[in-house]
Amino acid sequence: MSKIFIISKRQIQLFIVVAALIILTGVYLSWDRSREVSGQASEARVIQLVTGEYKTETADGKELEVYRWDPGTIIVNKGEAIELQINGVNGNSHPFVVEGLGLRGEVTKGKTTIVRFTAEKAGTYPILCLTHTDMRNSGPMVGYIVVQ
Ligand SMILES: [Cu+2]
Repeated sequence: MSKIFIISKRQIQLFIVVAALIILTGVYLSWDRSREVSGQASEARVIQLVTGEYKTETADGKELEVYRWDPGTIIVNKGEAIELQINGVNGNSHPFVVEGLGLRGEVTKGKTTIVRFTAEKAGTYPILCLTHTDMRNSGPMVGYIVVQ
């Protein structure tokens, strides 16, 4: 005994509509995912820094102390959105400026200072602590933002 299937024109149309809906749903979902990924890519790149300290004692008992940004040099791309998260570890207070980028702020012990910027011009921009400026003032506490 054999079975004969009769497929009507209407069933073929229904099948095409269902197949098209499945394909469109798949395309939409993958497009939606790729949009999320590119959304993440356009957010600022986070770079973490800490305030560090070198401390030692000379042979005659004199204490030497120098504060530093760590890492001392960060490299970013021109036009790239950057978020610096500077964590205060050593030293109570570090008021700072970044010459050429118009940035200023203060990093205090146990807190995170957030600085956002997008550099439009290539160059090297010093991060200067206004308290620890040179060896006599427990510095130089200077770091560099290199924009390439
Ligand atoms: Cu400082």
